[in-house]
Amino acid sequence: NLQNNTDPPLNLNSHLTGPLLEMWHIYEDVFADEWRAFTYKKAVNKIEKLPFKLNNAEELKVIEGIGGSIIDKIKEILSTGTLKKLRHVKADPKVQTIRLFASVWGIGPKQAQKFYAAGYRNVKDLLQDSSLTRTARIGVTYFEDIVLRIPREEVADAEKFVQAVVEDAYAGTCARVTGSFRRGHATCGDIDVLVTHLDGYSHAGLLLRLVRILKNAGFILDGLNVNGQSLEENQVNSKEYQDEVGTFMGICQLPHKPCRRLDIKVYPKAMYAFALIYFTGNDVLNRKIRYHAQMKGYKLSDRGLFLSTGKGSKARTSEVSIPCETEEEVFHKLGLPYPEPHERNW
Ligand code: DCP
Ligand code: MG
Ligand code: MN
Repeated sequence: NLQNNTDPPLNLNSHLTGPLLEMWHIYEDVFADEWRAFTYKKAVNKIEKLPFKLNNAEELKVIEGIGGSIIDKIKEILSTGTLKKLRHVKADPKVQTIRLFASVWGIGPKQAQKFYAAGYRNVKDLLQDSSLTRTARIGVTYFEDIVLRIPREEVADAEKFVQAVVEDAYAGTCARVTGSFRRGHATCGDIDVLVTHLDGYSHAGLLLRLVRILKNAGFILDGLNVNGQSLEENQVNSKEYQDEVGTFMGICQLPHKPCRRLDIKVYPKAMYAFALIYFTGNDVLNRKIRYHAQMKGYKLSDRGLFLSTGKGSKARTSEVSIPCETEEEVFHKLGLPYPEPHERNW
């Protein structure tokens, strides 16, 4: 069941989980070794929940999922205070460079390794590479700015700006910022805007028009195509796209501020409550409630709550969602207490 998470659980063993967490991320982001990364991830997740401070690695033997190699690492941290392997790996310029490349928006560990092997050593030099994807090209171009955290006040200003522009252009349009901002964070990694239209049908084709308006207003600087249509085309394509859900990913900027990562999603009003839960997150809460829904015979997504029947090859999921107007209704249907947005930081 979901528990209230207002008080973050205390990790009594952060001196142990810290180095293991770093190993986890290095295996994931640098070596693209999911399997080893998972070994560390599992250990971190178990150890950070221990209700006591660990003084003897042998005590871990009773915990399922923590193997001998991890226990050896814990012994080493307990006796020396650090991990030789971690220090060695972090000091390696190759590791540092691959990690830097993999931190760029649109570049994964495999491509980061490839760019290193091709001789690249600086992020900006990657612009010369013809194999760079459109996303990565944006990630590289705005790299220095988009690594910066965004103060919540600036996100609030961006929300006001976007609301004013889109509501003025298309009456009945509703835009709000979700993600970590709605969960109350003091700083955010990006700006997640969720849009719907209150009449229930004018959302169709809305996103591309909104993106163009925000581009003309100088707010949107760059971005990926919207539903296959490029932002650079001067006229709106006559082939009106009718996709029900639209996603824009790009870069925005308020006057005298750094460039920021912007996500915009447009959903039909009927899906809004489900989309709001999904896009508010966090991702861990989303996984928990999706799993909970499954146990209760439903399938929950960003688009609805669907009844599912049968198991295995006989499994059937209804095509029509159970109607819910609000987040409260969705949690109620799932038999879960309603968590306030600030209680969704898992
Ligand atoms: N989301 C998810 N699973 C993913 C990615 C996103 O469930 N793989 C959902 C939950 C997130 C929300 O979308 O909270 C927004 O995604 P972000 O990546 O923008 O994450 P946050 O806004 O939560 O944090 P940040 O401050 O890093 O942007
Ligand atoms: Mg976000
Ligand atoms: Mn986002």
